[in-house]
Amino acid sequence: MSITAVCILKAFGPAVDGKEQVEGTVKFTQSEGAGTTLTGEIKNLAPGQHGFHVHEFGDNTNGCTSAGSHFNPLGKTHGAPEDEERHVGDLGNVTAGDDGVAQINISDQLISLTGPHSIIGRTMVIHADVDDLGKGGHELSKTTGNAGARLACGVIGIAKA
Ligand SMILES: [Cu+2]
Ligand SMILES: [Zn+2]
Repeated sequence: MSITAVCILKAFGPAVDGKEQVEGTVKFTQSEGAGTTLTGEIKNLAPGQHGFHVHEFGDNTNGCTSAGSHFNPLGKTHGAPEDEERHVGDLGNVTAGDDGVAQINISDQLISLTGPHSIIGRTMVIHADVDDLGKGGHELSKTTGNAGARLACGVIGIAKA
């Protein structure tokens, strides 16, 4: 038995200078007793690294802002996906090529689609800047990785298998 989920990321603000808005699709798959795999792509990004997280709330009332902070049910400090000390929602960075497209291919042991720490009904956010993974020495490093503005986001929903 595996469970699947999907997230359509969209920008909420107005387009700037007629530029194409950031958008993407991420699919999640989890097999029983195993980690979760994320696949998909996000386009219209600036080339380079962009912070990518699950935020606490599946609430877009005020755009991506209402998604709240990084999903952190264990009360940890912000970190890298491979760190012991990390938020459940910390997925590090995705990298956009010169074409502005970031291919998503992530396997994570902590992200789950079932149980008390399920990410279903929460929000994925793609950021303007690099997530420093808690190591940048900025005042925001230990909470957000100083990843900057929320370019696009979407609520994670149960997918048709
Ligand atoms: Cu974030
Ligand atoms: Zn975090």
